[in-house]
Amino acid sequence: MTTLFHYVHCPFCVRVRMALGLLKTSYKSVVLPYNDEETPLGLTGVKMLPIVETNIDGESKAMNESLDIIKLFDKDNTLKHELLEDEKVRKNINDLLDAIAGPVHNLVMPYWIYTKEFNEESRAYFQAKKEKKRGPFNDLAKRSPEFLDELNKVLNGLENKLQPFYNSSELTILDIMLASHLWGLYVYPEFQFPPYLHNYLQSIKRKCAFDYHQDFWSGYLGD
Ligand SMILES: N[C@@H](CCC(=O)N[C@@H](CS)C(=O)NCC(=O)O)C(=O)O
Repeated sequence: MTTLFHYVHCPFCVRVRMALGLLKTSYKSVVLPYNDEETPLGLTGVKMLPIVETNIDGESKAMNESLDIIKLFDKDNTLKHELLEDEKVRKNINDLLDAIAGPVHNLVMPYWIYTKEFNEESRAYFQAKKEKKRGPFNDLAKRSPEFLDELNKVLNGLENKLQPFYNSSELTILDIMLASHLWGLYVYPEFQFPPYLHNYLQSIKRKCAFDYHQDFWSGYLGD
């Protein structure tokens, strides 16, 4: 039995959900409240998700790091993990993710905390932690035009790289990394995805049988 401990909003957790969906690996989904420190610390010693608990060499083990988790389950190398061994490719995708994560997270964090994933305590915990780095969420929400401009500049350079997948005719680990970082934008009110990007994300959603919101309603959130 494999259990995935995750946060619905977390792009690194979304990576694992997408990949396990693509690989048709079944697992038990456990969404943890963001303020639960005890469970992740008890499993891996670090307050960081995703965590997978699974049978490795006949023993139940817990591990984190999204890319290591995906590699463990991708026995046939469907996602072409060797791409990330090329220094240029790795730097290129990590630079792109950094450029996306800055504006995306500034835009969506003030909205994520009002999704069903959060309750009063986990919302306060998340907000206090993130505001230390980013400043008050109220200010972030007011500055959204600035972040949208910043994001659109990055997205403009992306269209000719999706062929139809990221620099590839086939879906690879790079698409899992890119799509999961963009997915949070679906929670931002009125964000207009350029059609090419919406089509790209939706094709990944279909291939990965991915449903961002399913865990809001699946009973694992303690209701
Ligand atoms: N390198 C890790 C990054 C995971 C990560 O940053 N997770 C964040 C959520 S997006 C986390 O658990 N943060 C906990 C906290 O800051 O309290 C991976 O790829 O799995």
